[in-house]
Amino acid sequence: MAIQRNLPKMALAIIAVANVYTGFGHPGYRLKIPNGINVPNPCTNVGGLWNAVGHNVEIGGGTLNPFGKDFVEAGESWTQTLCSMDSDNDGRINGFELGDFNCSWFEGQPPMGDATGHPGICEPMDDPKCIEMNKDVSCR
Ligand SMILES: [Ca+2]
Repeated sequence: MAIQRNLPKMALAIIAVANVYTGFGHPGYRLKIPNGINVPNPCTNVGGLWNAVGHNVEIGGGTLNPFGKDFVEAGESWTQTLCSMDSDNDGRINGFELGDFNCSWFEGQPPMGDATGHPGICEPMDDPKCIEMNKDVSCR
C-alpha cells in the first residue's frame, strides 16, 4: 500500500533522475547549443523533441550522430565553425537548424529564432540522400 501511495512520487523521482542523465549524456550540453532544449524530433509520426541532440537515440546513450561528433571535435562548445558546418549533410548548416541564423549565439543568450530542424539527423528522413546518412538513427 505504501508503495502504491508513493508511486507518483517515485515516478517523478525516476523522471528527474532520467532528465539529469539524458540529453547529450549530460543536460549541460543542451545549454551549450542554441535551442538545445527545443530540437524537434524528425522521426515521422513521432513528434515532440529530440532530447539527446548529439546522439542517434532520442533519449541518449549509444553512438553519437554526426553533430555529436562535430560538437566533441569543437571542444564541446558552440563555435563559428560548428555553426557553419552541415553535420548531417542535408543542405542546412547547423546554425540554421538550431535557430542561430548568423552564427552569433553564445551560451546564456536567447536564440535568434526557433530550431528549424535537427543538426545531426539528415532531413527529411525519407529523402534518398538521407537514408544512408541516418542508418544508425533509431526512431523508437
Ligand atoms: Ca544539416
